[in-house]
Amino acid sequence: MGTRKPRTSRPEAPHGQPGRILAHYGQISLLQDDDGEIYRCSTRKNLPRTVCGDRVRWQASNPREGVITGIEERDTILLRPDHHNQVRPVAANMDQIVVVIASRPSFEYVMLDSYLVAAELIGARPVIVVNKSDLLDTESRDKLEQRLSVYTRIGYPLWFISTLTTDGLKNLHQQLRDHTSILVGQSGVGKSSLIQALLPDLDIRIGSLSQVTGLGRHTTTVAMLYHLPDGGDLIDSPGVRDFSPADIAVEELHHGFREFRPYIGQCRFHNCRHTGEPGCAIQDAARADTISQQRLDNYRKLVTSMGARNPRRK
Ligand SMILES: Nc1nc2c(ncn2[C@@H]2O[C@H](COP(=O)(O)OP(=O)(O)OP(=O)(O)O)[C@@H](O)[C@H]2O)c(=O)[nH]1
Ligand SMILES: [Mg+2]
Ligand SMILES: [Zn+2]
Repeated sequence: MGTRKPRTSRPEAPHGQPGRILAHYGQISLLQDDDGEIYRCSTRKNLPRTVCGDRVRWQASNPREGVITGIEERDTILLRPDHHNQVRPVAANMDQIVVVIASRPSFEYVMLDSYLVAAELIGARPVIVVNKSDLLDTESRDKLEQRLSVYTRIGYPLWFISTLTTDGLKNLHQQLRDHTSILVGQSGVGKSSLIQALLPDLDIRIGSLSQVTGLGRHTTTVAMLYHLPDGGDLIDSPGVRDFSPADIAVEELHHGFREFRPYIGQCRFHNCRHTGEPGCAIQDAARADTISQQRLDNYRKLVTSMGARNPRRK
């Protein structure tokens, strides 16, 4: 007990052996090697901090402990501004961003759009999940489906699910298979419950919905990567009260609204921000109902909030 056989079958590369970061806490990273073993690792001083989902090189030091010696280039990284308006990485290397919303707590469409923009601009596929469908009667479900149809029309996968009744889980599971996906969204919408439902062996602490505020208790504190039983990874992330895309220039924002793209460059002014300028092709498209006025309004809200904010990198 407590001893590890020296690795003879797989000699270490000059910069160490490959590993995956499952979670990052303060100075410590939880790392998994190719055999599925988990190690507590520190990171060499000259390196940036690791983030959940990172592919790294590392060297074992003590049993169950090691040192990260290199971080491989990230395919994607999701950033968000923290409370001090500094840019923080949430997770890396996911190819799908699953925005979880629920009938309770109620959600803001502008926040949903913010996540979709972030996904579009980092090159991950956005997926929308409406959890707690068990709380919706037929009429309110119809209403919500109607309101969300703008997203299916522009090609976003949308799933109604209930982690409680398992309704809709099979379809979602199919969507997640063989991808690395991250669950994002407000606190209390049921992200951790969804992980639990898809990986029933896991024991994750699930917060109880506060009757008083209608908001979920803040349970998840760091992003954590899980392996799906039939292929693919799923990252749970801490809930937020608010999300705005970080590290994005206002001039870039319109590219994050995928249905705007055919009109970009068609406005009278080459630097049109689509915020009421004359001859705006996007405004015209909204008037003609080819794009949704609500999405354009949310785009404008984001332009305004970005003007008021200038996050610094941490
Ligand atoms: N009615 C109903 N309640 C649900 C469902 N899924 C989750 N809940 C409840 O919603 C509350 C919040 O669930 P969590 O899974 O902790 O939510 P979370 O999104 O992980 O929250 P944070 O970790 O704070 O971001 C818990 O009380 C769950 O029991 C569902 O499908 N139906
Ligand atoms: Mg959680
Ligand atoms: Zn314009």
